[in-house]
Amino acid sequence: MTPSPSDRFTFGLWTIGWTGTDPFGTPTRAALDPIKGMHKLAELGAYGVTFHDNDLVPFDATAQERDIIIKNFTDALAETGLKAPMVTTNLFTHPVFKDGGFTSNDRSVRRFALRKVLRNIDLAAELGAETFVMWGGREGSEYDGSKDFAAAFDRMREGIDTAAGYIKEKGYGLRIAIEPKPNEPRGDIFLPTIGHGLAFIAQLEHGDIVGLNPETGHEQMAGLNFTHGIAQALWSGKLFHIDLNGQKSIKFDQDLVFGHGDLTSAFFTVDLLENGFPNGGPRYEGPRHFDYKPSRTEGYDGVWESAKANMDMYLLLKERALAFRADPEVQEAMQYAGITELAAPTLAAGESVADLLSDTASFEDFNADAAAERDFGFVKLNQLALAHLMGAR
Ligand code: GLT
Ligand code: MN
Ligand code: MN
Repeated sequence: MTPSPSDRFTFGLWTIGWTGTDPFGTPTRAALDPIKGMHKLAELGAYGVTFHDNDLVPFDATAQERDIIIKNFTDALAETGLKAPMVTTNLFTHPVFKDGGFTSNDRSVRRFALRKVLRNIDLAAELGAETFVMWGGREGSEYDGSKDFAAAFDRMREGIDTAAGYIKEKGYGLRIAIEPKPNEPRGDIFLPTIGHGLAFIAQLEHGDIVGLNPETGHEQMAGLNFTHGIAQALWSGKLFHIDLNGQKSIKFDQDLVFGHGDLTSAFFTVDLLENGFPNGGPRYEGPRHFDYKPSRTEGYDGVWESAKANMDMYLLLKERALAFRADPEVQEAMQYAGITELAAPTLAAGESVADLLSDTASFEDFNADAAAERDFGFVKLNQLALAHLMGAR
């Protein structure tokens, strides 16, 4: 499995650059020079890098320092051939954001956060990024009594609409992607799941350029099915970007290598991304972005091994998913299961409610007991999927 830029694999600079700090321990690895990291990723066959403003430019850098750092980064993009298709803003590390950025109870913090985001949108556009991610990790609370929730949603809407309006006004080719997460670092985070995100976007003035950046582990932290979630985002035209990683059940955000958590779920995620819906429909065409943390037990060899492992897992699963769909026995099992039948509209073309009401075959003469005799063979179909996943077919 040799990854190449045409696979469109991307990595956050904060992923390979994570030094292993956690709430219980100090770093286990020395800091990584982002430029060195970029060269290594290019060597491994990645397509691009993504970053927070402060992954590159320190929070307190002067304007002059910022210009130099950005120039060096742009030069490294040119040298390595890497793209920067997604940019995001750090509104969570500095203590000023302890109660959030867009939804802090402190208005001066909200104004600062908005300025930080607008400045970063200019940079994203300058670098030719397509997606601007907004992960509101500090937007939330520990105590339900500490916030006026309606006001918080108003402020969240104000922040995102202001950013989206700015993108339009400037004519930038950017779209915003909100990243849901249920908790951590806040006790409870606003817009905790894909579903909450979709409902929120429907309330925006500039919702046409706002979609989602779902992360595998974040939905799984909430006990939800990631593939179902991204399917609904895709169906809604809102899967703008994706964070692939691994998570083992409902617990802290593990950010494991993609496929190193729930492997069966990862198989069906790749099946959806690579093969699309069985009866056709919208496809995800964006980068395959890994947002993981190389375990803090590893040195830099292990960091690069784990970066490679993400791409390997994806390519292995892609190969398995293609074989699954191409298998005639699978196609037969899918047919038997009624998967094609589900694509047929329940009402016939041009059929009215009145027509349905007068169709006695649909109700008065419908034999529910006879229809209940049908089985669907879902277990057989799933067994075929798992046999393909295990390389047994
Ligand atoms: C942070 C978080 C990720 C988000 C990043 C974007 S930052 O590491 O855990 O899930 O994607 O801000
Ligand atoms: Mn995560
Ligand atoms: Mn993420």
